[in-house]
Amino acid sequence: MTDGEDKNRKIVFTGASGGIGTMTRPLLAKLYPGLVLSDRVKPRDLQPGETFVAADLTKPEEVAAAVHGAHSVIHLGGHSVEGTWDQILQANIIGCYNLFEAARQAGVKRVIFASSNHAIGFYPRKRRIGTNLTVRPDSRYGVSKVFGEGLGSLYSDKHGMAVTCLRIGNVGPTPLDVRRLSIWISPRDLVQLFRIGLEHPDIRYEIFYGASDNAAGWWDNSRAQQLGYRPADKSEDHRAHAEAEQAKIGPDPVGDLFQGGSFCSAEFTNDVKRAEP
Ligand code: 15L
Repeated sequence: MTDGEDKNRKIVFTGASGGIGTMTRPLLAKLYPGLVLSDRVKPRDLQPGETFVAADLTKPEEVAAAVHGAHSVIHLGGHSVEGTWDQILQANIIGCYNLFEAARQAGVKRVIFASSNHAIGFYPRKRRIGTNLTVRPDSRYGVSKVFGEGLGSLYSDKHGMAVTCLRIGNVGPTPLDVRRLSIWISPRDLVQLFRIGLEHPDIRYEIFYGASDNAAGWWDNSRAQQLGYRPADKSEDHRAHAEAEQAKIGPDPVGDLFQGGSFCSAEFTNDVKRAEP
């Protein structure tokens, strides 16, 4: 998988204190000793030997200091659910721009951008989709992820950055409900995708789905597989747990039709028949 780049290259990991950061950091640390962690607040469980650089994504000078001298960036930082327009604008639009621009100025070669299933959340659950079709964001948050994918494409075409966008489903030890049986990814499978983005020689601009080997999945992830992705985990192993959790939640007549679930039903004023095709 490796492209023979310097193994001592500096890799910066934004959003290191968040949920996904906390779950994947220990696995990444084994693969990439010397990983530089960044976030607004220091991870509570910072290990001896781990480096941390505080940075607020809305402050270009702090982002520039965080990525200084980096070869690659894994960009997980930002607002990770739906929010007010101002929250999304600051953290995910301005913040994402600041990150790509600071990376360009620092000569960063590779960026992995944490996109989300909410970039395509309005596709109905009955459709299987790949990555070569129109986006259908389900929230302001989803639109911000489309923006990040667009920035990645721009910086790849215009500046030669190798950019990998991961449309992440839901990361955790187990799928949380029936919808997550289709979109779940284990931390170790996500790290496998990070690794492809950091190392594969053929990456120019890629969009992969961040999903494990889910029999109930909605996404064609063949490009990731072509570049070596071999998910180790399957959501079916956790079906009983997911169904038991689902029973506690109850139906969502709009959200249950669409891949994005409750992100679709929130603030929904359309007629489902118009939204669903
Ligand atoms: C996401 O993009 C969010 O970051 C995460 O918190 C979950 O809501 C996930 O999507 C999901 O769709 O389950």
